[in-house]
Amino acid sequence: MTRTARAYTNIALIKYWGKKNKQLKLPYTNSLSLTLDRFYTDTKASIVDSDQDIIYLNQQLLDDAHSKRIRNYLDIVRQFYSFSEHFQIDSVNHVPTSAGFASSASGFAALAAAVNETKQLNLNRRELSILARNGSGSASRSIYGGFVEWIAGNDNASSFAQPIDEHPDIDLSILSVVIDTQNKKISSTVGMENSVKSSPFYPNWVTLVTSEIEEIKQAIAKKDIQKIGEISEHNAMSMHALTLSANPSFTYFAPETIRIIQIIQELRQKGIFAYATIDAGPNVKIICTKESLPKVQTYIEQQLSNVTTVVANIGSGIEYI
Ligand code: 2P0
Repeated sequence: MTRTARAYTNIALIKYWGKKNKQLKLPYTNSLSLTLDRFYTDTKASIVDSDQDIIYLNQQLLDDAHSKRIRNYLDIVRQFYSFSEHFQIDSVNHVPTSAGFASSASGFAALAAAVNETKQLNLNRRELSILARNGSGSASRSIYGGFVEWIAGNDNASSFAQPIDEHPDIDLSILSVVIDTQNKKISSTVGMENSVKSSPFYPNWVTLVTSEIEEIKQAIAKKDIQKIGEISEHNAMSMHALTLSANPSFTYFAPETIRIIQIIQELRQKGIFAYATIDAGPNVKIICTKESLPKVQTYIEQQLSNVTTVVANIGSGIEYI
């Protein structure tokens, strides 16, 4: 029986923002993430007698336009591992769109693992991470649980994620604050391309990430949660400075994003543990402790009426069910 692969999403504490090789999705810098427990994708790959892949997402058959990225990815997998069969892919996203998390990380990690299972490729986790990266950069990190570092590398074989601490005994939770916005999103692929091309600060970003990766790894080893929070927030704000300083300038922030950043600063002044991280969208993920989380959640919900909040804890790596 072919098993279903399950992969969880991850939140970058040190962000991946810029590719030195678009085709291979090789990043300019390492990045570092925390895998989360609540949001995951379940994917099963079945070999079909067809010359085209058939893709179901959440029980819906995808049309050609929506299947394209996955079919192109499966072409890469076939080429890598020299086989020709096509698949029916049944993928179910347990990443509620309302939770404000991207599903490409869990999606491509689960897809890589599902094909590995069905084709009995016997890939180890490093090879799986490389394969997932070819679908979406951040998917390389979702192979592992806990704290994970993606090593930038300089070719296909040397760019992969590796675990730092898969089951950290550390008091950190993530509160995702979802902002209802009509803003049209600039995809992260396009956003990072524009930042690399036109932000005068991009070379400084590369230098900054190199030092912040080392600092946060030391903080993780010491379980220094305050340092982890400070470095993560600073890294996220620095990434967003690249979008503002691009030419033409752009931003993922909505007015509420800035309001939440201010609220987090107010909370810290009151001695409540809260640090912000923000991805390629307006939603804010707040790094909390078990103790601070309910206070932060209540305060945010009191101050802003048009947001919803979702709580996540530290999650594990790829599973087969
Ligand atoms: C990250 N993001 O490290 C960064 C921070 C968004 C902001 O990785 O082009 O979907 O498919 O490799 O992985 C989102 O980008 O981009 C992302 P591609 P991906 O999590």
